[in-house]
Amino acid sequence: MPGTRTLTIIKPDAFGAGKAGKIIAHLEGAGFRIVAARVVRLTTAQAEAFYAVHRERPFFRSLTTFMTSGPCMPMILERADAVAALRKTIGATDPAEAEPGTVRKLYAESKERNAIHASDSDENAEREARFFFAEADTI
Ligand code: 3AN
Repeated sequence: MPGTRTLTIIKPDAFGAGKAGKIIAHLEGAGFRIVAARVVRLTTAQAEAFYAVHRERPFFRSLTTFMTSGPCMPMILERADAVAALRKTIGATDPAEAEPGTVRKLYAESKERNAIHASDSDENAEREARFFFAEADTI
């Protein structure tokens, strides 16, 4: 059975532009409940560890520079079929290709500065949730 929790991050572009409130309202409107949240500024080592799977990709340095450029807002979200539902709610990686009404279509600037992260599997959702939150931080 698909899991009921996933990890999202409102990225530095959207958080810095004051879009966090609108994005959270959008996520709650899509049926997600926030079960943990914090505001953090990632170090380079943390960003490199979080995106380690992309280490060999040409955009890795640019991605980690962007993700450390300002505060961001990781949250654990709860809903039935959480991973797939959140991926659908945020839309394609590139906002130019995202469906109308998705978070990225509404709030993202580009394929890199794309407003929001969402885990892509239950396994990664668990790993990413533990990256930012201790068991005791979730309700
Ligand atoms: P998603 O966030 O939709 O799961 P991934 O996992 O392929 O996309 O990529 C992780 C992050 O790397 C993206 N959110 C985006 O910020 C960045 N990224 C992906 N592809 C590119 C690219 N071609 N150029 C710049 N940044 C990219």
